[in-house]
Amino acid sequence: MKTKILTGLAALGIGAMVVLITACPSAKNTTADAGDAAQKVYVAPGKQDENYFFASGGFSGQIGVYGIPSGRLLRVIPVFSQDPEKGWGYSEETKPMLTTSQGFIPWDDTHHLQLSMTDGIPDGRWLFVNGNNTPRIARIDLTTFRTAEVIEIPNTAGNHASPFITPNTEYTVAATRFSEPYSFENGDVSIASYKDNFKGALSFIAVDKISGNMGIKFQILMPGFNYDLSHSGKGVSDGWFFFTCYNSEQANTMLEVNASQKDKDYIAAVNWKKAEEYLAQGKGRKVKAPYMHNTYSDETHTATSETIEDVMTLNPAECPGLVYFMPTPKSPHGCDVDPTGEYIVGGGKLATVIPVFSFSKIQKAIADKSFEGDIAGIPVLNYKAALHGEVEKPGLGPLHTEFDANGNAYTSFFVSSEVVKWNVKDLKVIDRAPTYYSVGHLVVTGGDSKKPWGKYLIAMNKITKDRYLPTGPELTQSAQLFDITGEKMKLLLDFPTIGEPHYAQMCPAEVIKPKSLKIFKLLKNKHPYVTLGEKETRVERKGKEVHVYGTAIRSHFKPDNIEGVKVGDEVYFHVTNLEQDWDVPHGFAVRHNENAELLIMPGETQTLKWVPKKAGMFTIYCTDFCSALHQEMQGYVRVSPANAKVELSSNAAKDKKPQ
Ligand code: K7E
Ligand code: CUA
Repeated sequence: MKTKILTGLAALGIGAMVVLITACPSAKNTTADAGDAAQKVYVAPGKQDENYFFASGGFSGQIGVYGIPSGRLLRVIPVFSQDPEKGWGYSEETKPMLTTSQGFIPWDDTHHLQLSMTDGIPDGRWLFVNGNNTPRIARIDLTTFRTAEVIEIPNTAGNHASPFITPNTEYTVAATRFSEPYSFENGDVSIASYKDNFKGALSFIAVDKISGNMGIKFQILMPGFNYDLSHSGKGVSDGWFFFTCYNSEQANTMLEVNASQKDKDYIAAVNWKKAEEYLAQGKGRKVKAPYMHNTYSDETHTATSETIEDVMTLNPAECPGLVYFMPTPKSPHGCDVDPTGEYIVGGGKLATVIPVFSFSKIQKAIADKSFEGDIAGIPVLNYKAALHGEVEKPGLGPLHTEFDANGNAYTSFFVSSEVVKWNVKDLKVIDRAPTYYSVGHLVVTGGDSKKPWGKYLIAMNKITKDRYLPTGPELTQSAQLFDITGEKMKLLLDFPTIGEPHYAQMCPAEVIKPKSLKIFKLLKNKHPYVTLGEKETRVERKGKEVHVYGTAIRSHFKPDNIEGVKVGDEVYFHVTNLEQDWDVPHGFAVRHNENAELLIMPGETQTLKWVPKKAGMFTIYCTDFCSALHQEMQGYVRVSPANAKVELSSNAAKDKKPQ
């Protein structure tokens, strides 16, 4: 690696500063003039950012929300992992959200995000995110910035090509990265029988237009390859979906060698409108595959889980015209569709070209039966017949592509560590910018939609090395913001991210901001244990269960003295936040509880479970600095031995007072 010295700031009279960067071999200086860059990302105190940037948290299992261009971290939305900060997965109300057919699973690995769309343009209603490890899709409600729904995906291992969505949010999809025995009842087969027994499933999950609720409509039974990424068709290709796959060698060990034998793997082109016709004709087959569906209600402030027993499957061999394979060079990864829907871009991890397919040529190849053969009844299109062309010598290891509104594409290159801008029609490279270092996904504002807003591009880099102050063996993952308004890309800013972002979504603030909720209306609170005012506060015993109907308001809890709890009791604190003001949550914590705190929003009720193990005096307090007298917001719970004669009492309005 070479070292370059930039002396941009000195010329501006800011001071004789020297900026050192370590550059990749192909790197050249694309950093905007430092003063210019600073101005472009400067959001003055009291001013707000122009864009929301949602980045998956990777192995943190969460989503990071940032303001752009400043790079300010605004919120971490807990999704698949427990989050003590917000009590997510710790409160009794949220635990069902992390429940699966295999029990409570409080972690996952999130890779891809998709904003809901209307007519191919992000509409700011919902944000979908995949869970890779325990195959799930979550839907975030963008009025509350909370996870509203989680659906498990059966017959799937490594839910990676997910949760990409169709232009009017008719469907979100899932696909299995690992093929596996496609049978809930008989999965106990030898690994050596891979080629006979292992299958892939592509899942289409319908999204309700009003509620956003998801339901698996059908799965397509595919050959036992590894399904990797996807994007929906749009515009001219609306009604189709494209999935990359690798390991068409069907190797089951040492994939780095054994799955890189063939020159080409495939993109599967799926006609989902045709799938609907086949379903209507009764071509679907129900198979047993129990999975869980969890929904959170903002009325009861509680999540519920239901088990669904089976899933409808379609077999492409019995459904002509449903799926076609397009040969795609060298272990394809990214699968991206341009704003018109005409061009489908495959990114080959080991490729030296970027293949660009043409939707109209695909249609012609199908009509002409220009096939190279078939796999399990799925026709393989002739590569050249479906191809618009290849971008020559773009870089090494193309991964992902996004688009602007002017007919340009931006592709990330992991191996050569750069973003390359090229023209979609003539396939000529226009510009390249180094990234620091080894970019994975990149995102443009609205860059996978029908009408990209453009302006900004963010590269999400896997390796940080020398970009930030050292923090021990691990450095934060880094995002890099580029200005893409000109012919040349200009690097404006580095900023750290939480977890390891893979894909992200970015859209103008106005799309989301006006819908953002400020409070939950207390009078609409339908929680079974709600306490609508201090006059209703009380403590009740039901055998070993103690239920505290409590309230929080600046700056006290009611009740704040409780006696008569005994060792071995299960105590449920149902705390209602009586505030009706924006940004006044109260926290609630119990000393020595093997649990997190609660963080209760205005108008909401949340429940903390506590099983005291020893007799003694236990303290409770508010964890969120809510007022000048926040530190006074505290109380005591007396715990007596299991056989003690102390009766349950409290200083709640309806109770007998403690002696
Ligand atoms: Cu390329 Cu999981 Cu989309 Cu990471 S994936 S980079
Ligand atoms: Cu309530 Cu601090």
